[in-house]
Amino acid sequence: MTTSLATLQKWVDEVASHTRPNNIHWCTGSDDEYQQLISKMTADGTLSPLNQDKYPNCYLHLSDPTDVARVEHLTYVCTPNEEDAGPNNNWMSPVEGHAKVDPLFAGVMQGRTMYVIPYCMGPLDSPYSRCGVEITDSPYVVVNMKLMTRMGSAALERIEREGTFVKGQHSTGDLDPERRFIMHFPDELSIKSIGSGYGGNALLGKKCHALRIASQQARSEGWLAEHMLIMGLESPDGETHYIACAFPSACGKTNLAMLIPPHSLPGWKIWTLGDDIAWLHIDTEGQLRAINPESGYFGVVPGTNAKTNQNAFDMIHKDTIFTNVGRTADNEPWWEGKKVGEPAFDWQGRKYDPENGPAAHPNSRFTVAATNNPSYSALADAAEGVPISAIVFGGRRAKVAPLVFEARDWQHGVLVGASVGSKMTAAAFGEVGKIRRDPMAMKPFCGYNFADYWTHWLSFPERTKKLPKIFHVNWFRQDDDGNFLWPGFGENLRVLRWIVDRCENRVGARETPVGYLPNEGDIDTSELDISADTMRELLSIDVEHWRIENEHFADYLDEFGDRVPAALRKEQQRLAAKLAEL
Ligand code: SAT
Ligand code: MN
Repeated sequence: MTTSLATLQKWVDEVASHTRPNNIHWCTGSDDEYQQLISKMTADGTLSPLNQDKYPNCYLHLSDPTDVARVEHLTYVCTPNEEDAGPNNNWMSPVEGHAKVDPLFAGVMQGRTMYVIPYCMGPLDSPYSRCGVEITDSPYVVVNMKLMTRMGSAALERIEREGTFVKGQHSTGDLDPERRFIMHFPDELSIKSIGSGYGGNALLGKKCHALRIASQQARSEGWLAEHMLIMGLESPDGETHYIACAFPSACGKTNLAMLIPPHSLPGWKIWTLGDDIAWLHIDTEGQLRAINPESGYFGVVPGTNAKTNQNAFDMIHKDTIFTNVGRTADNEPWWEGKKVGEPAFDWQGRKYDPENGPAAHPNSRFTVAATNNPSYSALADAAEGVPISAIVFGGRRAKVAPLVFEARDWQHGVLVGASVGSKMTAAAFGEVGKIRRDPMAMKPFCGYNFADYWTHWLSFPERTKKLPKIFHVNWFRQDDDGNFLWPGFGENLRVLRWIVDRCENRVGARETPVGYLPNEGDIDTSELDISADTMRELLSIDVEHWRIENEHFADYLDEFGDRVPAALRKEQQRLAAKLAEL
């Protein structure tokens, strides 16, 4: 199969003549193709079949030990003007960017097959979807893209019809971290990634296209590309509200998106639309609607068990690719927090020895199609997406942020989103545990200057009067001994109920300098082992902490200089003034 689209054919030919693959395979996306690639990779050791009785159609990939997470320090946004990339991105000029990576691609596919993957981010028939083509020499990338996106012939048809697509050029190269780069050229709608096979670096439809490139496109076209899960909450009377929640990587988006209601809240049902990325558009009625550009999950494995996330636990018992987990003696995948079985081998294939650290890498992942999820919502495939009632921000904070609060209005909500901070996790190479600013959970993913991004967010009240309410949650508040105060997981539904009730004006709230907080007793704690004192602590504001936090945020804004929108500064100063009154 080749293509009728001349620009696509020309680009594929150019990449082939530069990278010199032995052959070229245009992916159709068929199940047969998937199975053939799986067989090829099990034959050459890229994948090992797991216990097929207990884990049918599940495979294990062990990556190079140096290639286990996103590499933010090697990720660049290449715009003609450095200012346009902003202090939130590493920058190179497009000329320099190409000059840096092109030599690394020269001849790199010799002896390998070059796969051409046409893909569509979002439902194939949605006007909100956008397409791309990834060229890669990694069959592991192809099978992951098959699980994560709508890829193959149908996507190619749309690309040929539209004539436009994001160009993604990827090679695992020699996996040398010194020769690893993830380059974005937003003006050219192109991505060049070399030297890594890891998800966020190599599955170019995901962070590179659906966030870094798309956030730029969204800005110029009047929509938002966000690092958000999308879920539906169906009440016992059959009323469903959809919410979009932004949390940094490895802060529980996948768990929240497929939450199982506790027994004490009978009749509730949760529907999963997406666990990582949301594209938000205003429809002709002025309603904000969300689609999930992806069609699968690339989730953190450790900690997944029948108690924390029964849906995820069930869905990864079949048709799943595991990356960097350990194995039991009878060849089942094993990870810390699985609660059943014992590790026999670790994620580097060694005999398990606690001296070597955990059996599963803390950022080990599962890749699985969204339709495997028991709480999958068929509306994830709806061209028009779902209406969004609330936007929720959050991070991992031991102190400062209360369990939940509501922003006063949209402008204040932008301040709340922009001041998200979180403990760093193993999802990215860096100092795990260190608090870093992660505005809208987009620090690693906003493909342009954050100051311009906040200006874009602040423009939404001019576009529609029907914007959703904005909230902030923190499931990770700790007492002075480091114990979590809130039980989390399924019990988070109690907080989401309050959010929905606020959206419907069914419950009051108390006004504080930081926003609206629940009145005592309004978060249902029935059948929970939690004292009124703990609830009070969870819903308290530590004024001194907030003052310091707000001062740090002002310093952070200074890094963006004059480009910071005046309305955001004003919100920050307004908060400072209110805190000073106390
Ligand atoms: O970057 S990935 O998409 O691989 C995972 C994450 O950090 O969210
Ligand atoms: Mn993510």
